[in-house]
Amino acid sequence: IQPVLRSDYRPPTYWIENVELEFDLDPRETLVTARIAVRRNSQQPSDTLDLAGENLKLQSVAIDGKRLDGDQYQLRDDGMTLLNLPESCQIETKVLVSPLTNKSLSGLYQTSGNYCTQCEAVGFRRITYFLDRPDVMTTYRVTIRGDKKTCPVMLSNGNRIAAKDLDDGRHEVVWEDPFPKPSYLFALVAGNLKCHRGTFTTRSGRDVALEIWVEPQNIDKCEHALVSLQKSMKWDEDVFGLEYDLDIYMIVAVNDFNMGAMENKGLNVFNSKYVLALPDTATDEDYMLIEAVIAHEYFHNWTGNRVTCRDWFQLTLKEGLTVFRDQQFTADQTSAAVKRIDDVSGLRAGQFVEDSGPMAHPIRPESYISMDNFYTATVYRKGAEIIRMYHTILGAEGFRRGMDLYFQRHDNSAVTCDDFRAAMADANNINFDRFDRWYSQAGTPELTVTESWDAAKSEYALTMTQSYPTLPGGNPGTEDRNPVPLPVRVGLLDAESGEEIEQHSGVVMLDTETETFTFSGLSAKPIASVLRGFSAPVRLRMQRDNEELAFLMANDNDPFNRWDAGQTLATKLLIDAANGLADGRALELSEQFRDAFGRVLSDNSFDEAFKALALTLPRESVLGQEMDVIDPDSLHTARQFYRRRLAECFQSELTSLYNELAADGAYKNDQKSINRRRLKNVVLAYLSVLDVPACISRVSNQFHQADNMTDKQAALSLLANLDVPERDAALAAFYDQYKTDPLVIDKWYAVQALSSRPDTIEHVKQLTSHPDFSVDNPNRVRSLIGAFTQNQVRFHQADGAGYKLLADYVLEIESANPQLAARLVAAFNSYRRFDESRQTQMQDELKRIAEHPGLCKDVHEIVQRALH
Ligand code: BAL
Ligand code: ZN
Repeated sequence: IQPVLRSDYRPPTYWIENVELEFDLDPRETLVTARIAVRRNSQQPSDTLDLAGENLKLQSVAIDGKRLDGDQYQLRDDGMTLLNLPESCQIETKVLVSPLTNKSLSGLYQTSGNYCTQCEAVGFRRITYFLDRPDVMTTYRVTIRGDKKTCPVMLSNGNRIAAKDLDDGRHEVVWEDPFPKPSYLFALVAGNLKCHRGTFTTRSGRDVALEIWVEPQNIDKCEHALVSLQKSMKWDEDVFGLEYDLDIYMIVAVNDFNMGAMENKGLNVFNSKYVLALPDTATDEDYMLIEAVIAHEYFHNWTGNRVTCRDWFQLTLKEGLTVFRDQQFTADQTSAAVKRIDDVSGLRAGQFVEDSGPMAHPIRPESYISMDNFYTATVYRKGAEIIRMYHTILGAEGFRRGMDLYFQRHDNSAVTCDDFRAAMADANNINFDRFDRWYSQAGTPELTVTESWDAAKSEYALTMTQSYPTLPGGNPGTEDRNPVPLPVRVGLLDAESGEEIEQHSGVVMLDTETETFTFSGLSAKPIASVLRGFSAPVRLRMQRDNEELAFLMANDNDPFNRWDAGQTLATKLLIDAANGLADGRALELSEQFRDAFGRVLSDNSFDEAFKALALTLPRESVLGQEMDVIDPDSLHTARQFYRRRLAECFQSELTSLYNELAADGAYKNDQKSINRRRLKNVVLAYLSVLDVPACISRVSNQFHQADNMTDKQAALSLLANLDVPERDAALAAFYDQYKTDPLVIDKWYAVQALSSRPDTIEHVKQLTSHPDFSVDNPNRVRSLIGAFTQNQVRFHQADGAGYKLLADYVLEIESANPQLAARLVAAFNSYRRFDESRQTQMQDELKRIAEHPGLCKDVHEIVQRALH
């Protein structure tokens, strides 16, 4: 299979001036008629036109009304070539597609009996023959004909301009989208749906109809999504001056969806997980994610839709930027510090791992076999970090100037990451040439910082050096890497008082491999707080003794670094404890850590959400990254030991804090109450590891008495770890109560897959035969198999049973849903980081998958890179 290369980009030979689509909906044989008006691209003179097309049953092709014979065009598995075309003409094709049997969830498919489309990145070619590439933008007029009973609602992008009844129980609706768009933003939805309506008045006074379409039984679960949309629309006007441009904005929630959501122009299609919420069925985290995903898709209307990508290698142009925008939005709605910590935790747990393994790629990749494999943490999350660095360097105003210029220059066009970088530079008269390296180099830079103190000169100096770790060879973007521009936010603290030395706080730029930054006029050696707010996506290497870390935990003004100092200290101690286990050393709780933990626990100056984070030990997967060879068992043992010892030492403080927080009374969803629930559940988690009946009944009571899903799910996941009768009772009660709500049942699967119990794998196997388990529903597969792969200690069970289970599932689903299978198989990507026995077992499973006859190209690409 030949990869597509970034360097191969060529503009198309023809542009499309407009397109008319007609859909005659039928579950097995939907007839799609496309009339495409094309005009030759004067820059690429050729009379040949290649149209992409996959899984289409061609019925006819005509040029300017004249039907072509089979010898007048060439048909391939992946498209058709038209020869000897005039300068401009209309191409009409008729094809049949089968939505009912399309389990790939790409193109036109059925979900819960309704029709729905997913076209990004390359799904439109599964609907009709087309120039299915983002640089071809055109206007669409779409006619949908369907059965009135099964499809009373028929939606597409833009404005509904006509509707009429037809004979034979069918009806017809016509939609027109006035904005030119690439094919990946096309959408069609049809079926039996109900609408939750709202409005938004833009700052220029236009009324926009807001419509959230869901299956009838979910109509009471849409208000939070609607309010989130209204907040997003207001925020984008306030912060970026961006106003919505159509008179209607629709969101549809569907159950079977590979992604989280999709920003189709005027008609977003969402995974129902990111729309539906009631306190009884959705957790605080679900509420927050819904708000963030609604915002993300809405923000795409400008960063993605009005200005889109020239080619798919530029994906981060819209995704990195839009993730940054949604992060800023959430920070403004909640707490900037907590949001930053959550995002960096996610980056370290996911993107750092990706960036050090066989799938390491620059945020603007150089090649792909399946574009769907590059909707990655690197393109999204690291991409957002790169955008954040422009913001850090330019400040909010300079960044806004750059955005304004970007829209001024590129509205209604398809552009590149270089165009974005140029707009930021030109609007601010700054040279961002070197920033190009952030787009072309893979891997997480290491930033090593050493300090020196010259008492005679009263000077303190920080020497910063950047380097790239070696990565598995062969990946484009991992060779010849050069220093990148690094904005490093620094603060100095008085070592006695812990107070900030204001004149030395700020951002220093490390533009070269190494540089020393000197701070003068100090009366004594200060304590430095480096990389505040995680101002650049690097691994910070700075030798700190435990006292210094404990000092920063107690005094740093920067909440991110205050939290991070605690994480660094815990990481040091836990890795040491885990390594010690292998040498036969007994486990012991560090007194320093115990005291620092105690100070956080009794510090009432923190907000509760921050305190919850500060009391949480680093995840096992994050700890593993710091080990030379990941030892999942000793890491788990050491971390569990720490949790238990901390719970024993602070049992009475934890108990009274829990009691205080649990006395809050009936559920409320204001930010304070959300923060308090977050802390309460962290405290409960500590108490749950104490092997005393009172603690188990506390968890069980919370489970049975909770009036909201946050408390219920938190208690259930703690019980799921235990070997007590309360566990089975709770799991049974939960299933019984929510068995008709698939999103809640996903939680039931996930808590069991994430259990730390040694028999987890047996439960996971049993659950795959449970009548509610379905390989056709990506949420369900992710909640069981996907969650299990995140359970480091159980997935990496020494006998390799977890590996076999994953490989079996990948092979079971790969031909039906390649995208989902490729996501799952990526769990093997870190195999080189484990001991020899685990490495061999994972490698063997990868080979077994690689040898599978007819393996889909998505899985093939991941597996080949891993085995390389
Ligand atoms: N464009 C794919 C879904 C998203 O990132 O919004
Ligand atoms: Zn996006």
